[in-house]
Amino acid sequence: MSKRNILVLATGNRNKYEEIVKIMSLSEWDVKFLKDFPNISTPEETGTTYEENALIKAKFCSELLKFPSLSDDSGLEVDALEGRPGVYSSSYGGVEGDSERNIHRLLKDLEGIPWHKRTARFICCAMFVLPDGFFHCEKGIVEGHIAVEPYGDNGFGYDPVFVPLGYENTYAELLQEEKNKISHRALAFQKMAEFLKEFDYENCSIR
Ligand code: ITT
Repeated sequence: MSKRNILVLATGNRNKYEEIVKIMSLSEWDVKFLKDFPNISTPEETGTTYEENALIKAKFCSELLKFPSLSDDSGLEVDALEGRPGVYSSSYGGVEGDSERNIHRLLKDLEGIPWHKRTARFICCAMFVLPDGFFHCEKGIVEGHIAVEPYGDNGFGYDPVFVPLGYENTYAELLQEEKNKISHRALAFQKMAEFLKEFDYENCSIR
């Protein structure tokens, strides 16, 4: 396999990695997980938007490893909380990446708020970056509601409390394949897969 066929997913989150690989079915790429490279972690996310943070992660990775890179920055925006936790979703409960705490705080903040006011959306920004600095972004948004308590064991993060619009179940109650068809990540990375199909790696342009 030649060097340019390697694509590194610039995420430290294995759940995201597994979802993205399944969504994209990247047959012509040798997809690597950042954790396959020893001693490399994701950089600090100092941006204030999903796009900025996604670019920071993918750029860091492609510059360092000299491979094309993909990243995902995502978050949950709750209307009753004026859009919080948003880009700070992974540390909302006070401890980075602690989903139980994040959910606990979210449900506490929404205590007493009726269903029709528990509207929220999951947003995903998918970013593709080449070592020369070229980048391309695709976005996916799924509207929904925040459940009153957690339901389901599948998925990760806020999945047990997010009910996508048109469904009666949380993301965590859906089968993995179902979530990977309709999620914010699915929408963003399906579009990215289409983009990459048309991408001319040799000349770095759309065919
Ligand atoms: P990387 O930055 O290493 O990719 P991360 O988990 O820190 O991994 P983000 O900075 O994008 O990712 O944080 C997004 C957070 O939003 C994530 O930690 C989850 O808590 C939540 N989240 C994103 N997508 C989700 C999904 O599909 N289901 C549930 N929660 C999700």
